[in-house]
Amino acid sequence: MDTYIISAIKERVSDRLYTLVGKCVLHVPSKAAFSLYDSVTISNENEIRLVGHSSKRACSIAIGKIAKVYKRKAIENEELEEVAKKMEGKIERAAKGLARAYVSGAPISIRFHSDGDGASGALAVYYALSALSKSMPSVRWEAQHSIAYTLEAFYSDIGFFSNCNSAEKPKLVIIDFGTSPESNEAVNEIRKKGIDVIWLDHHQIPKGFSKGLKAYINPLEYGGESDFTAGYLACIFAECISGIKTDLLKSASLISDSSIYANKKDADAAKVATVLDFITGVKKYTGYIAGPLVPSYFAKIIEDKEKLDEINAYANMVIDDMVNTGIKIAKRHAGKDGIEINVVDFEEVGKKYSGYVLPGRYSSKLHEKIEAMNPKSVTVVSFKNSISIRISRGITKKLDILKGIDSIKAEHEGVTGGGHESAAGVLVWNGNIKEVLRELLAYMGAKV
Ligand SMILES: [Mn+2]
Repeated sequence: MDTYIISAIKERVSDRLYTLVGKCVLHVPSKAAFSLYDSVTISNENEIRLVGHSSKRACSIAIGKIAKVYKRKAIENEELEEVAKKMEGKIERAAKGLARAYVSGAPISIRFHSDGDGASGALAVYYALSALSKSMPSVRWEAQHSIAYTLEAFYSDIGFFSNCNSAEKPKLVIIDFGTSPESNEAVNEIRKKGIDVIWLDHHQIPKGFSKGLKAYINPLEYGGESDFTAGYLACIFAECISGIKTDLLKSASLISDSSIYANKKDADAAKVATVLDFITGVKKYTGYIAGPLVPSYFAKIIEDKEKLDEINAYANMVIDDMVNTGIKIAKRHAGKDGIEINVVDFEEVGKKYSGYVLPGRYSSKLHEKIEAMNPKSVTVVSFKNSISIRISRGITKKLDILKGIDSIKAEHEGVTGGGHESAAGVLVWNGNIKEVLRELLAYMGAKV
């Protein structure tokens, strides 16, 4: 009879859930009290029978037999490969840590940005963990709409971690969000309490942000750009966990975040990108959303060809209609050096389809179309207190939008914002959005 070692004990309302490691991983509920590292067998009635007491070391070896870690595979694109090469030690160590925690039954909280990039990364990690062991009662998935990892989220994670006693330490995994000063309080608590966090992101890093976080991985710290995308990074990470292939999701994440490395001709990946973006961004199309925003549901949809095509067609119809309306109603201004500036009030295009597409994503889609007509274009979308700006890559040398935003921030109290040289955003908290917009346009050389 096969023997197993108890590697985790989760307290539940009326019983305990034991994780057993041996020739495979088992999750067995029982009302009886066993201890960590007890050596046990399973009866035909799925009951745990005590054999003796094993050791922490033997348990660690059993975990290691299932949580084998795979070497990173080389990437064809040289620029991506160069950055990935520099991160690979860290990625492989983090993958090993997560695989071991997962196999042991330790609590794992995985938080990912609720968009196509974040969702494709989370989905890759989901597939990787499933390949190690199908059922995952110790993993909690949370789609995040905010840009920050908040104190509230932190305390919720601590609570989730606290009702389980496990051979490996609990893990917090953050994908594609949270790198921002708004996360500082929670990050300080992570450092203070010594929480194990694996953080895969590609957003601009505030000074000192990653200090003391062993598995904070961001291509920007390795000579890379945001175009690497967090989803792509999470796919590499996932491949190291269990050797799965994630080519489709890699490509989808690059397309979804409009990366310069995106292969726009990859129609299958474009479909996945659009659909993941749709189901994570939509709010009111309950007819299309029949499940929670977790990877098992994403997997169900993208593996159902009919459903995938149906949502893809609908999402594209909405995008096309909104983009065409935007082009029709855009106010056009001539800026400096022959630049064309297109300004759209999102209220005008969005009222028909509340929820999808969100304004930031919409400005990227609208800009794609405008740019195809004029490669020296700027697209500005305003919505309530926010202004979203997209700038064609060919003119970012002439138009330093981040400098413009900084000077407006310096002049106005209650204005925040930033971003990249080709995609930036401004938030106006003092009610003067019209004035801020006028100053932004004047900075670009428009006569307003
Ligand atoms: Mn992203």
